[in-house]
Amino acid sequence: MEQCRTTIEALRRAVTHAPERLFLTFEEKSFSYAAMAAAAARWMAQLRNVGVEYGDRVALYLENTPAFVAAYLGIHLLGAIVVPVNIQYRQTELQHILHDSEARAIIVGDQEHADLIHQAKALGRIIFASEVTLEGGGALPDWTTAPAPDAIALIGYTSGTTGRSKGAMLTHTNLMANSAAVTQAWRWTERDRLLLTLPLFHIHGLGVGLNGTLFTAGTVDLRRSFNAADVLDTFARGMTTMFFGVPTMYTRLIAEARRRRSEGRSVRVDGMRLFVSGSAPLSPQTFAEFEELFGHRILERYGMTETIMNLTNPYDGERRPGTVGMPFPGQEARIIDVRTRQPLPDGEIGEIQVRGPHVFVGYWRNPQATAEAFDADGWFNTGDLGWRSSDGYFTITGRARELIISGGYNIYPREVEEVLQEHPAVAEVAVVGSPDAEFGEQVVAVVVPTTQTTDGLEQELIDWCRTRLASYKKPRRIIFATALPRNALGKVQKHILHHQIQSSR
Ligand code: MLC
Ligand code: AMP
Repeated sequence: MEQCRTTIEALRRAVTHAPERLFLTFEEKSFSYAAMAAAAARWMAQLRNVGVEYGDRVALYLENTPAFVAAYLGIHLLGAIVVPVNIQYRQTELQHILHDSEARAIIVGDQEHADLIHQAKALGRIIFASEVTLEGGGALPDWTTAPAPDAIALIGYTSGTTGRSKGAMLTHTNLMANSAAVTQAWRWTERDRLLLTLPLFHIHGLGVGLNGTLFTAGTVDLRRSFNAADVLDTFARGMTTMFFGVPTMYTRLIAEARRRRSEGRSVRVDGMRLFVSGSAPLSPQTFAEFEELFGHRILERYGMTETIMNLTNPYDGERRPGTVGMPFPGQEARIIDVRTRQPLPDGEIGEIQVRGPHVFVGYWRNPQATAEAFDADGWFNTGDLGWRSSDGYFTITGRARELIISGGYNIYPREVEEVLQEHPAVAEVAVVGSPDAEFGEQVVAVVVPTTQTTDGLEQELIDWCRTRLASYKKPRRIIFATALPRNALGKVQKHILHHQIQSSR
């Protein structure tokens, strides 16, 4: 099989070898590779009509639908750059991402989302997904505008330590090198049918799920969102071979399977050959419960927006719970001392660094952040802490940066703090993560109020966040305090807050 260096080469390969093979199913619709390529060609024409050119950024503010896939490929056919935007993002995130990326066009699904884009005062042209028909076949692309392998394919905005997210630039080579590694490691072929309930606007759904399907010319059964009962019903039909999810999805599948068993109903996963978990730590307990109920050992892997997939438990060897395995083929990973930046021996905890063709080329218009992210030998500092066993398995133990991961979504405390700080009743605020059975971690804000009474203030502050940020970033709890614990330099001592929160439960 010839190597593909761009998503468009992968699409072209699939269309040339197997035009009628099933690429995507969604609700009542299905698309062959040829049909999707024709739809992508129409998207390309539409984008060109509104003035989008090679190298321009096009934001995709769309939920999971076939239009997302057609537009994604249409943007690439034109050699333009995809900027996926979480549809839960509100004013604060939208304003930053759309202005920072200077998106030339923004593709939306409905009027409500168009209104949010207007409110964010974005300069790009709004295009409704319904403006381009996906049906009816039609002419295939002429491939003449296809991007170069080293062209930027995607800018993935990732939560920033400063409170403003940074755009990680991934080239087509990055995407396809990672897809080659992932598909090889997981024995993914054109015979696979992936059930994809993850959102396409993040790297897990897009970089692993969609690109892997395209790379193998396999089939993806795309869903608008995750629903445990639907997923189990789908497994029972026996057509699906793979499922990728975040740990919260697995705990919900376990709960749903138990409910069914207790009602005397069967839980069947006959056609399934692989369950993958990532984006957040999978607890050994979830791993064991899933194995007991479903008879499968979940394969846990570790990735990031900047690098797509880094480490994976083996397909054939031991899938060791609590670990994220070893580097994918063609990639490297190591542990370094956080202070001296020198490699550490096995068994010692330090920062995880990775290197290889999958690693992004830098942050969009942010040379300083790019310089800080890499060392002189080209190793990327992941900001995650962990250790390596003598037989090569990596375990993640924590994070060098402040980050809350809730249900696989990343939340930077600083971003929530900045929004809360703007409320007139907030004198001081610190946001931390607290353990949560369903989402892994939950957002908790400790607030020093300006007012004497705090009646009704907790809900008011939660609603304040909900209208300005993605709803999953809002605090689940607000604790009022008379002061924040600070060190001699005036920095908030978050470890003390963690203890206080635990004891206040
Ligand atoms: C939804 N809600 C959450 C939440 N998801 N709150 C905290 N954490 C979450 N993860 C809240 C909503 O804000 C809303 O609140 C309410 O729950 C209902 O929303 P919903 O959309 O109906 O929720 P649900 O469908 O239950 O979503 C749960 C989920 C979802 C687990 C299916 O969170 C999800 O799809 N997570 C996957 C995220 C992902 O793809 N991450 C990968 C990033 S890439 P209200 O109050 O408004 O009603 C990456 C790299 C790598 O990390 O390695 O993969
Ligand atoms: P994002 O910035 O959204 O791409 O999220 C990447 C972060 O998710 C990583 O830096 C890790 O902190 C975390 N992550 C991804 N996979 C895992 C995993 N299997 N276990 C623990 N953390 C993970």
